[in-house]
Amino acid sequence: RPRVLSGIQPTADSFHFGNYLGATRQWVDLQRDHQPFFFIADLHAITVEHDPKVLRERTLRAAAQLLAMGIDPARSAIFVQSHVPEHAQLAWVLNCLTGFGEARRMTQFKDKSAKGGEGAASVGLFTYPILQAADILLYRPHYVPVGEDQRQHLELTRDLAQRFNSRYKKTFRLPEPYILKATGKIADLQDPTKKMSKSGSAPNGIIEMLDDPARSAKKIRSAVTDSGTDIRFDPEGKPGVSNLLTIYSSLTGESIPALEEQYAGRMYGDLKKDLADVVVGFVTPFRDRTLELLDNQDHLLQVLAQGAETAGSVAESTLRDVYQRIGFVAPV
Ligand code: AQP
Repeated sequence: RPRVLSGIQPTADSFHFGNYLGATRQWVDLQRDHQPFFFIADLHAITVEHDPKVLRERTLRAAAQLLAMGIDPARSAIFVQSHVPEHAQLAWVLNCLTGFGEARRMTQFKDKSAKGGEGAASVGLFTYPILQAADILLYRPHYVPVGEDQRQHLELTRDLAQRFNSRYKKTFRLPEPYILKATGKIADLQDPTKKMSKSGSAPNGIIEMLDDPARSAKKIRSAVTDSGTDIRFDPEGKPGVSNLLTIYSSLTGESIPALEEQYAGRMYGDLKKDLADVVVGFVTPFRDRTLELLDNQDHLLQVLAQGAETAGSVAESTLRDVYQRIGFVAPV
């Protein structure tokens, strides 16, 4: 079975609809006929200022949410990144293989450091795409299911894999991004030209999966729509309405043309009201399941330990190959 790997940062109390529809829902689907490795990226979470107690809580909340979505520990290795030390170890090797200018070209660093100024950003934030390359390459996956915003990092990962393979010996598989065209970029509800994001969106622009469902419904009802009145899928001309149609279609399985037909001649308000009901119907049981899972932390920790063991044995063998090929003397 082809391998897949992906990760998510525990940098918020809840995942949002962009994380879910753009990435983690595909994780659940891919479990069936792939060999999956999914991790909670706590090493990435410390690239920005954080509170240790909050990080601990969010890491467990992330695990509970992934299980509540349908990640099945019997099929998938689900683990915490820091439990597998090879991630940081391979990252160092790849750091030494990456050009400074090459790292500088990563647009996410430019975006994320724009607010406080580059001087205030950590070196960890700067090198985070290289750690991400290590996260991926350790498992030699065929596919990496992510949102559109990760495409550039995937390209860097492939470049580094290729460089290592040609400089030393073929060691890494060149992974393919697995990005769905329909949901690869879920937009902010208040500014639909931007992506929905934990750090970049205003509270009303983002739907959090664990938020009070009534609040999420309200946010959908007050989403920014476009000028004109017709309900039509046109991401360029009508980004707001198109984003709502995308969310609607992906939660219900109804196709976008079917929705356009259903709402022909009706008002934006009708679409928003119906979508708000769909969202409430979706997040309510999800939230209940997550809270239930969080009540049994021993079980969660057990699942994560089992995942780290499976992942660790793969990671260890890859790192051993890498160390040997770059000329490190093996300990006896
Ligand atoms: N708006 C989005 N549409 C589609 N996919 C998205 N992803 C994030 N936002 C959208 C995908 O979610 C996965 C996990 O993301 P992450 O937690 O590792 O961090 P991120 O990509 O940086 O997510 P955010 O919410 O935008 O966080 P901040 O604001 O901290 O940068 C990834 O596969 C991502 O593509």
